[in-house]
Amino acid sequence: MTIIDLRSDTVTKPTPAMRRAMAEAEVGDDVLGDDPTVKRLEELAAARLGKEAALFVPSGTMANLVSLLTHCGRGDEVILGDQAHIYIYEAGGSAAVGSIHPRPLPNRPDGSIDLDLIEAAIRPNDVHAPRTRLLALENTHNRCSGAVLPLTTMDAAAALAHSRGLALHLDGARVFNAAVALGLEVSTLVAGCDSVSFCLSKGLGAPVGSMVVSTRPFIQEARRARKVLGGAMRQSGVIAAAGIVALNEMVERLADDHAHARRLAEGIAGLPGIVLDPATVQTNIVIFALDRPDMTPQQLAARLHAQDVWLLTMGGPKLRAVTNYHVTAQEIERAIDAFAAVLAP
Ligand code: TLP
Repeated sequence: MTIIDLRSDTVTKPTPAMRRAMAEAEVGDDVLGDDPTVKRLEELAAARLGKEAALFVPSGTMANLVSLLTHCGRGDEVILGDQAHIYIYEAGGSAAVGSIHPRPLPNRPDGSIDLDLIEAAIRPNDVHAPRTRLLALENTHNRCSGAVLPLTTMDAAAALAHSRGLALHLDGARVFNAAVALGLEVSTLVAGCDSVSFCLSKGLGAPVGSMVVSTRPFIQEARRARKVLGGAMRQSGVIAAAGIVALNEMVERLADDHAHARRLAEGIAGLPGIVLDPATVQTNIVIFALDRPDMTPQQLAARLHAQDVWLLTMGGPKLRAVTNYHVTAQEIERAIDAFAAVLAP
């Protein structure tokens, strides 16, 4: 039986169309500005997000770090959610590399941050205080069950940030999932953002790569930051070619992943020990808790693994399953059956 890999959407392998595009890609030295395929990808990404320019980088982590380094100097402060990927899963890179001071505020379960808390956290112009430069949001929100921040939330946060002289960065690793879930053009959703990072290598299926998207001057500076981090690549058209296919062919189908995630959530929510409200599942991420005296989350994951259903534990009682284009509707039913078998009292 095939393995049903729900550990992440990062596990997706390139489609046949991507493999062909990669094999045939026209390439050159991108550090010298010679790679036509990277340039095409950067133009396409900028156009899709309605911004002036874009930069191809090796990972989502580097996309966020390049963005923060470009917005903030040493000792400047970024306001962000306490559940943000940038805050929790990026090895403290903005502090380690950029001496950027993080100011975490509580994320609500829907991934948003209370605007009044943001307003109150903005520092006064005072020699004692760090300079608040940046607000960073995440959409969809990974640790908040893939929650979508709607347009009104995005726009209200942008208005507040801009009225107080801050820039707004979006960790949009899965921003196409958000746009598809909302039925909006991604460019509309990110219109208020000064910079956006997004990943080609998650639900969109490309093997490697993320983008930073912003104004031309910002991207020029971001290019320097990428160089500092060692992220400037040479004949990277080979991987950019897959990114072009990802943007052209893999966006609309994200709706299937969302439907599969919702079905999975509905299928397991009633099982003994599973704590999950399926209504919280808006995109391709299903986060649930296990409440069983006779089984730890690690044991549940191991027993499912033995049934060829792979997922990740998240610390504490929580586990995460992420749907992606390799996982079919039939496999979701098989996964639900495996949960039922493993959790049978
Ligand atoms: N997230 C990964 C893990 O790091 C948790 C995953 O499997 O979900 N922003 C967000 C919101 C992300 O979820 C991720 C990856 C990144 C940035 C970083 O992307 P990469 O892994 O390309 O550095």
